[in-house]
Amino acid sequence: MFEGASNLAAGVDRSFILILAIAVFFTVGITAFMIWTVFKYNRKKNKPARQFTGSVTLEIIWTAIPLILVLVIFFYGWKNYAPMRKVPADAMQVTAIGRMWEWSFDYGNGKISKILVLPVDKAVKMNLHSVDVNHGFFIPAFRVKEDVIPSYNNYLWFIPKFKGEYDIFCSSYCGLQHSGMNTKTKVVDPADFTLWLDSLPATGNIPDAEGLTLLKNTGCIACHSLDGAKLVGPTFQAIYGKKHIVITDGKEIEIEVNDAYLISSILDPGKDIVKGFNKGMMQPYRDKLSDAQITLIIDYLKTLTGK
Ligand code: HEC
Ligand SMILES: [Cu+2]
Repeated sequence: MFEGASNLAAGVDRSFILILAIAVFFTVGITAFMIWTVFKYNRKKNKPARQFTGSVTLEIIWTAIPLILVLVIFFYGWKNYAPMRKVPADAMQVTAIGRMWEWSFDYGNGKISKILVLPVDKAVKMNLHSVDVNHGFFIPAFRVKEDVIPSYNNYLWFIPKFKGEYDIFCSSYCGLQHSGMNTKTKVVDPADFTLWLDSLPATGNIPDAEGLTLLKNTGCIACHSLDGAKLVGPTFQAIYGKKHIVITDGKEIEIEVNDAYLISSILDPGKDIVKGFNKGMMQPYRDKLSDAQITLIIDYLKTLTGK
């Protein structure tokens, strides 16, 4: 019954079902008892109630039963949690890097991937690293989830038991596109894993174009998506050459997005307001970006053709 996709799944499921069973038993039991007493001890059919205080027997019963229950829950919880923090010495190491809003996986020697490929039946230790804010590394099928916190070396480990693809989520709200911070883990035969790792280019880092790094570091992507999603501001997808309506001095005009328009939109966002968006959300970047940086950003925006 309790076979999970990782070695740790069964323990988590057992503790969960134990707690759920206790909760259901008492919810149903107490509710049924209450309804029964309402009928059985109805005021109209019975003599007036007698008040009495103090009962050592009752006190002992309602202290002992919950105490035993919470100790049982603690025992099972601890028994199944403790192994999750004890990484086997032969575990393979992979670093999961969380950033707004994507995961990447560093296999060492400059090999970095956007999906997590793992050999089946081999213990893996995930070192959890964040470059910006708190994230949560969560693989539901494996029943593993840990916080990913800047400048704190958190980790988790597991053994994937079956080949297949499993979802990876971010479980900690980390900004506008938090819900899109998903990727996959692919569990494959050890031989296929070796082949895959050998063919992964050792780029040292997933190279972000300089313009993209600027967009990320300056915070533009908090308001502008690269993939077509409408956020606080219009998407950057296929922006270059696009014709659209802007409101300039209260009049609607159609413009074509070119270098001059982009420069003016970055330096003086209040001048032309894209129709359907609000004035005053975007601050002018006049003193914050150099001309050279703006050129890099525009060069990058030209590459977002959106095909
Ligand atoms: C706080 C949110 C916010 C941030 C941060 C922000 N923008 Fe904007 N941006 C907007 C909004 C809202 C609009 C639409 C209204 C307007 O045109 O002013 C806009 C419009 C634009 C446009 C015109 C888009 C089009 O489709 O015509 C460009 C280009 C742009 N921003 C570039 C940038 C760049 C580059 C950065 C970072 C240096 C940035 N924005 C940072 C909110 C933001
Ligand atoms: Cu996140």
